[in-house]
Amino acid sequence: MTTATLTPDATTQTESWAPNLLKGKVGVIFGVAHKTSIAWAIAKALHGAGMQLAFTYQGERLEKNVRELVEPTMEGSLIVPCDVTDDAQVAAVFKQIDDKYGKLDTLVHSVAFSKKEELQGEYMNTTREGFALAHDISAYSLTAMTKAARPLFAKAGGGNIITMTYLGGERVVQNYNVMGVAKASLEMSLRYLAKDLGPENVRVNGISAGPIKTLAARGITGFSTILNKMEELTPMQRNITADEVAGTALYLASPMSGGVTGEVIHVDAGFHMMGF
Ligand code: 1JT
Repeated sequence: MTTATLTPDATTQTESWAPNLLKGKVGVIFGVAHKTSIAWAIAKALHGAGMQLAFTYQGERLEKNVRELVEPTMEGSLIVPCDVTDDAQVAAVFKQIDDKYGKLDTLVHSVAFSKKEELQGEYMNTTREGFALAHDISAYSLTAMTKAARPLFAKAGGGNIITMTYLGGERVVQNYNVMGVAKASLEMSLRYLAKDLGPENVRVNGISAGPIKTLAARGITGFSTILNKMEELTPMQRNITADEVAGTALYLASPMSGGVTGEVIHVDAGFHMMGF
């Protein structure tokens, strides 16, 4: 018997998982900030499957990051600014996608924010302003994007939406606090949206990822401790990778998941199903 490896196969290239699976399809990715972003891992997998992509970035500082990632490897991709709290900017993104591609098949929502000080200590210390901001950026944005994308999905004859969530949206996880409340709202939003858009052949699903050391997570006090704990507590005795999340995204964006909507798939090395 061979010995199981505790790390995923480092030679796996998500870019070549299914070279023609999504040929002729068009997708938009919200949430690339850095090479470690889950959104970037998803972009590579979708692009590798033949999908043409549009990217949004939040602010000038991140524009540079996104351009440096996208331009050398995904020539011809649309790159547009978007502050997701501004309906006019959200509308402008889809106007540009319409002008360039004339349709949309896949929307990836990988956007969240809360003040750093609200991701520690007691949930009760959440401010009214911090609560509203976290919900606006992390939860409402999915609904805003879906509204604006609807006519473009119609032009494609249907489509799919993928959003990112975390276990802290279904169970109390120390420190996740207001983000957990916002993720609960996001997960329920995804189900109502799936109901609304089902008749139009648009599927809406979520991926509940285990902790990953992304740029956003790096700012969190004690994040390394969380990663170490997961190695002990998950059935697979390890953390997950962004590429593993991307694999599930590829499935959700493809006809292989044709009957799946309103679903949240856990990509967390099995952690969510464990008891004490
Ligand atoms: C945000 C951040 C949303 C980090 C996030 C997030 N969703 C998951 N993570 C990672 C995480 C964070 C904590 C945690 C477990 C996972 C940072 C920027 C704002 C949005 O605690 C157990 C705190």
